[in-house]
Amino acid sequence: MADAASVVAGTPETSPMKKTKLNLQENDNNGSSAIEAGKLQEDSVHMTKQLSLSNFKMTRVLNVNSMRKQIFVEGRFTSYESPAVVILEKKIFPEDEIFLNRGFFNEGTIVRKTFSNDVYGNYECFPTREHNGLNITIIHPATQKHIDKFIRKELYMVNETYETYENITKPFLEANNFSLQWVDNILAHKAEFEKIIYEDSDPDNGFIMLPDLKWDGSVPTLSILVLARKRIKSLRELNDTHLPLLKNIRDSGADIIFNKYKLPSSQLRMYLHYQPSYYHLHVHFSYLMFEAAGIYCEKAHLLSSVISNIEMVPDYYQKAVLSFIVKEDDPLCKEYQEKGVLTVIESKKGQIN
Ligand code: G7M
Repeated sequence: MADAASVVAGTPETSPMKKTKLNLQENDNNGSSAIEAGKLQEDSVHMTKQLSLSNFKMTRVLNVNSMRKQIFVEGRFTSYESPAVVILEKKIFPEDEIFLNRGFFNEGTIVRKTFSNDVYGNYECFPTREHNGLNITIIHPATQKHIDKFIRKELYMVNETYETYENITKPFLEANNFSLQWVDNILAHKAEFEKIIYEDSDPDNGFIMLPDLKWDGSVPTLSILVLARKRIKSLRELNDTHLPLLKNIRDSGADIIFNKYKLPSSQLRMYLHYQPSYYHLHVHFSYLMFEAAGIYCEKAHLLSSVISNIEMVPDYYQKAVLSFIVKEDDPLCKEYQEKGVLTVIESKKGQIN
């Protein structure tokens, strides 16, 4: 079992303790401030030749993600002072028939019945060792920032009225939101010019279509972004004057994607985020079979529904309550708390149920 819990890492190197001494010596020679400041400079555990997870002493579970089958753990490796974050993740299944037969459908796989009822049966299954692997990410030395990044955060639902938007959300985001420089660079052809899939330069109804930063370029994960030419902050600002723009994005966007990637509009998910990360109107186009991050109901608004809502009520988005999630450490969450829009239970921080 010790083998299975071992990771071969990095290049063969000196032992961690020895390395620490070497560093101290180097610091001494340089008259460096590390020792003077009383800090012990440490190497990363990745420098060891054969990393054994039996040297890892867990201090707490930071988070679990049962959808992605991940667990995030904080702890320390023996003989290292600084903490580490270890992320364990179950591997995805191979699709290849040969691998499936070799890895799972063979006599080495142990199967234990949990229950059966009529034609349905549940079993626990233990595939052969080499097909039972995990992906492991180790961050060491981990800073407090790393730990904060992975620690579980409570989520809160904000039911934003237009009044809340005008008085709290908008002024706060105008002062604190991410820069739109990258959007302006694309619109001005100063960046990603060669990536542009299509451009309609009409000042009111035009747009630029280009690959999303996150897209690897393959059709099964198709993720394309459409940036409106005109500066419109977000869904919240849309009204009937924007219908020609929205319909142009829907119809021309679908045609372009069909011509280039052979995906019909019936296989596309066209949607806007609220809240978006960037306050310049953009529409996401993704392949329907691809479960892109951010397609859940508290964030994604289908372009077809947006158009339909505005057709029924021209100022729909200046009337509707829009709901979305904020994380407890999000500055906007604190702003809502201070202004009495949201009540947050402080005591649950970092607690896994
Ligand atoms: O959450 P929101 O709807 O605001 O999504 C913004 C999208 O813009 C994300 O899917 C990002 O991956 C994408 N994006 C962000 N940046 C900074 C860039 C960029 O510089 N270029 C491109 N092509 N996409 C970006």
